[in-house]
Amino acid sequence: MNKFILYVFALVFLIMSGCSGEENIKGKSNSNHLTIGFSQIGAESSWRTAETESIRSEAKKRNHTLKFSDAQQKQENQIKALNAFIAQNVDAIILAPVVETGWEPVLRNAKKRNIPVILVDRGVIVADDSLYTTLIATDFVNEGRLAGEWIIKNIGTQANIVELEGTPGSSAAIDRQKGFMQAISSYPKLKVTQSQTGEFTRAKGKEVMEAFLKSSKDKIDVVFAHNDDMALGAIQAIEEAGYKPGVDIKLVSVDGVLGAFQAMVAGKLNCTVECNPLLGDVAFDAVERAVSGKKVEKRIVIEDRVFDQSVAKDVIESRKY
Ligand code: GZL
Repeated sequence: MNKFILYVFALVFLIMSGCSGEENIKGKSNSNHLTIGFSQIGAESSWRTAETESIRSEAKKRNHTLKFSDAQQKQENQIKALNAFIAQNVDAIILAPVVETGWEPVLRNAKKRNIPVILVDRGVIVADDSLYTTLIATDFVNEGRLAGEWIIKNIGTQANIVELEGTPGSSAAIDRQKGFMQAISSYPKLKVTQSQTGEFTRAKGKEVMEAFLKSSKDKIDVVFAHNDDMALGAIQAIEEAGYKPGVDIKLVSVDGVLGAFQAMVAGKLNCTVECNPLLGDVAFDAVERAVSGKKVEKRIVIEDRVFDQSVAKDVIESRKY
């Protein structure tokens, strides 16, 4: 008799708390007013700031609560933030992983608590890809390839190139370099003579470019920068060394931020490959689907486009970041 009463109480409780047969992995019956933890890498570039703004404003627009953490580009801070979000039992996590490796333990912790993890803008390497719901990002290998192809088409197949790399171990830096080398590998006279990380920041990009200019035995013809902020820093270094950026030394970079378009209009940057940071709407579509137990594609690719000085003036007014 007691068991029966207990069963009736349990059933009444479930119905009162809104759980229905439709309940999903988090036991939520809908995807309204969610609480989401967002672990952002930092604020190292204007691209990053645009991405943060896109995610913050989309959370507000959809009336979700966003717990935001800025990791100052340190993985240990991201892992701490994720564990805190899990302890607070958030409905979902959005993660922009600073580097590719070292995520399995914390992602297993999230999975144990049925908290979906949506990766934005950079990928992770894990043995079991069920540890995250989806990766929403551009194709970095393609971006590097497009940069190399622009050089071949517009500068030629003979040039000394110096490379400003992004954050070591990040999928953005690894894959942009991979794509770039794939594009130029058939042309032995297209040579990368020096390559060093500028950490995706303008200040470090300037510093490394100054060192390249001082130490380079060979003439530098082209700079390939993994992001616009480092290219803008390199432009400053080139000018301070008495050369004309965009003319004496040409520059090709990635991101497509407003500063890059301004530099192209001024003739100081030659080309930028767009890497769209406005991921807020796609990210929250994925969050809401995941929390409702609906299927989400494992990989959502954001398209890239190439812009150079020939179009910069016409499109600069329409740029959204
Ligand atoms: C790309 C992103 C990179 C940008 C940089 O998705 O991870 O990090 O290219 C940013 O500007 O710092």
